[in-house]
Amino acid sequence: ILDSMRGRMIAESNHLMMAGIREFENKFANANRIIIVACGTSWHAGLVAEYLIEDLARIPVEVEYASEFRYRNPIINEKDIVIAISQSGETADTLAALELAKSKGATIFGICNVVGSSIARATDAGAYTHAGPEIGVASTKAFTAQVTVLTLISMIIGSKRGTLETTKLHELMAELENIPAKVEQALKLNDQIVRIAEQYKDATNFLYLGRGYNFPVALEGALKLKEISYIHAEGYPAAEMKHGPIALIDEMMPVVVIATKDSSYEKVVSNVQEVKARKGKIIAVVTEGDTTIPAMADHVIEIPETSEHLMPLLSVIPLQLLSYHIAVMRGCNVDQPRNLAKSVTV
Ligand code: F1P
Repeated sequence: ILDSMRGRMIAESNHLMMAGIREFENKFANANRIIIVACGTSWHAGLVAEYLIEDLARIPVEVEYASEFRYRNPIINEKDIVIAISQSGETADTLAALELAKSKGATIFGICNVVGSSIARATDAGAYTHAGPEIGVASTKAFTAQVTVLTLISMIIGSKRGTLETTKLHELMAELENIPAKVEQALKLNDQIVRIAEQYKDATNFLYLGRGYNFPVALEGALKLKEISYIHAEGYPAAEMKHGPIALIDEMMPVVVIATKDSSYEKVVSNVQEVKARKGKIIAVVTEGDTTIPAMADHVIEIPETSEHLMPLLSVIPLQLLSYHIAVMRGCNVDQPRNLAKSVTV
């Protein structure tokens, strides 16, 4: 199964003239460290990858904003692998960050959507996401595709390094096959999310909370809302709330909590209690069949159950839909938000 999976990636990447993961497999498996550079939504996909690679392949990962990395004096060496993630493949900061890493001897692996783009051409190897053209400026399906490729990479390296047991690998692979049907199911939440959007379209602030694999999803949910509806939103790891953002919570603050059943679920329950005690409004994204968090939440969005490693692929969908509907209701142009460019080339 693993071979066919590798085959699929190689077939695609060879077809598109990027060397693909197989040639790179040994290099990845022997890397001392992986540094991920990206901006915006792609950076959030990189954060999911940090959780995946460290958990499944046990290689230290650093996730860097390319826009910072390029201007500081980072420690990089020949044993580092740098993964540059970019939907457009033209983001100037990401390109500059990878050029800097390259000049210090690191090997560069690219994950891009646009075939033949500048970043794809500047890498040593890589994989295209084939998400199709992003019609709007804000990345949505590109995030899902980037996380999927990064999941496959984590599984391949983990299996090669022996840090991912065969039974677990097979379990994850079988579940990956179920993801498209579960995505379809999540998209059916649309009408319910329209009703939630109606109640919060005039809010001036939003907080997004998540733990573990859902923490980067909280960041991404907040970014989507900012980008297309111009509502101020903050994403936080749920446990950080008590270190500051809790001061913001009152009855005017909608708090989107991504609280699916995983290893951090019990902790999220107590975070939800903290918000409720301060009269915050909870919009909870939960796993189908959950009863504990729904009993405390003002609004409940149920998504299908899956492995926590794959959950971002599903949990991001209701957040994208919520931003979309709020933006449309506020009369915003969701495809061409003000001040944003599809590729930030300066
Ligand atoms: C990075 C990014 C997008 C964001 C917007 C501006 O682009 O920050 O995530 O939605 O389009 O650019 P890319 O490097 O992934 O193309």
